[in-house]
Amino acid sequence: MNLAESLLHALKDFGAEEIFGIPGDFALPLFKVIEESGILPCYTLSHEPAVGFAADAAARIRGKPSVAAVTYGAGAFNLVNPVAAAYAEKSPVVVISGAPGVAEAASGLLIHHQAKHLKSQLEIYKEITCDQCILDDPARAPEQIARVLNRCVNESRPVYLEMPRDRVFAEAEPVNTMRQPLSVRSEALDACVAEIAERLAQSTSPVLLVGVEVRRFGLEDSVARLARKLGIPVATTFMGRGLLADTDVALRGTYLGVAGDPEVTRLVEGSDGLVMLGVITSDNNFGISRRQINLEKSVLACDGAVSLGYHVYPDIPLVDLVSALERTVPIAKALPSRAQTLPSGLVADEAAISPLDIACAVNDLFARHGTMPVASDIGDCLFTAMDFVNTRLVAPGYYATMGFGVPAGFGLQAATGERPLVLVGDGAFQMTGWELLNCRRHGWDPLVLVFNNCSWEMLRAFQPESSFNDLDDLHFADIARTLGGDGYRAATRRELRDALAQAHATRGRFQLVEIILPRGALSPTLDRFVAGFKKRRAGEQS
Ligand code: S1T
Ligand code: MG
Repeated sequence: MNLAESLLHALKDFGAEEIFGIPGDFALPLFKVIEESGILPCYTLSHEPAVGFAADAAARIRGKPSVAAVTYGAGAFNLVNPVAAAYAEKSPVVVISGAPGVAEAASGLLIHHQAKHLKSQLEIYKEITCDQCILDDPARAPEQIARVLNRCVNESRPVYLEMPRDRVFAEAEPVNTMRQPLSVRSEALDACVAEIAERLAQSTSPVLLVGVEVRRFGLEDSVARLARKLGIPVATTFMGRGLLADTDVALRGTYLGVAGDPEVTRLVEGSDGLVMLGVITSDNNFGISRRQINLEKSVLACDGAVSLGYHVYPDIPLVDLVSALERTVPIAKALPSRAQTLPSGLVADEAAISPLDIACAVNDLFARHGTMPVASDIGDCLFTAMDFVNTRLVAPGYYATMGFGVPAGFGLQAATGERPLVLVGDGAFQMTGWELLNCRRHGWDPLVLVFNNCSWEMLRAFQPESSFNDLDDLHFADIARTLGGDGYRAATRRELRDALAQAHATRGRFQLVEIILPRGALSPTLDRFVAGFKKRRAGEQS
């Protein structure tokens, strides 16, 4: 087989099921093999940021790698922001970049798409991927591919492979795709688990807080079993919203400090035995209330290590920790279930729509027809989603890049085969909404809710005096038709209910519901988030 085929088979063995990409002259031979071999389906899009976001979402929802294939320079540099997001939020995206042939690189001429040096691209990607290699030697390539893909799945982070265009058809051996999991010392694991069990036994108000690594490492079912055995309250972080949605664990809700449900905040901050599994300790997850969490009495398992109070057990992969805990902890008596109460029952009248009405309308829709996987952009749409019933959700809750929502919906539909619900603000839609034109070619039919407040509203909330936050009223519903879908513009609650019902009932092409929101109307969660942020900033300045 040739080198590209060897790589594609390896990707498939490591769990990749699709490629998103945009070719270029340095990547044409690679894309030829991708297309003609049929080893993995390839979905081409319009602009590289969308390629990265779609692959990221597919990787997140499956907890397995997905692939972003691009050309050298202009293509790969365009992919930097989504890959940085995937790095920050631990999504196993495999970047494959075409590159100048080994022979042409030696010509002494500057090569088109070159920035500073021919290796500049590799150097930049070293900062945002956990392993990299240039596949310029077909004899060594299979071993390099195996190393890089093992790192990708073991760390659940993006990796970078560069393929010179004159090496694509070189003969190569198949990659040894036997997994090489991280090794763990059983004495260290036993000691760590015993210490956690001891802490839980002494705690009078233990709480389990789950974060995104639980999905990244495919541990939702084991964590659900562990939660049942422990019989203690369970909440997710902001980033972890949507976790355990397919299990029978009665989640208390999502912890968001002063921005969140006050009962969940009291529970988490009042705990004298908080166990955090797979939690990224970012400011969005904790910033607003950080000082109030009792970190000395907490257990934090993340990034392959476990911290307890003042000491750290290095080299304890989450997978091993969760299964050892599951084996060790005694069965407690079940908690009376106290699940979150959520808004529903939209009053379908002529009143203007508020973000909370959107949550009501979506919950009503899900109650009637079943839930959908959700992809959300950053903006008030993500804070609004905190009032949705718990369903699988992908969103850049920590890295907070705009432009994620629409292409992430493609990733969800390609990876799961299910129709996704996409949430996106008007500002973010201006960045990647155009990509909806690709739905027709690839047979996708996402249901897209555009939160149109003619505004960069999140920014206005922090700095109301700036008029640059005003955006034009673009009538996104009209644009939908040109792009191959149907559009609905809803300005009243009745129109919202009707548009959602009709859009949900229409399959086979994307449906865009443009929801008109008055400027200044915030979801309850964003309102509390901004108030908490301002209070803290005032405290820091005084
Ligand atoms: N550029 C990119 C790629 N990502 C960002 N997060 C930003 C800029 C900064 C930024 C925000 S929130 C926001 C911007 C410009 C406004 C979002 O507007 P819209 O999508 O209409 O949503 P809403 O009106 O609900 O706020 C952040 C988080 O820093
Ligand atoms: Mg907006």
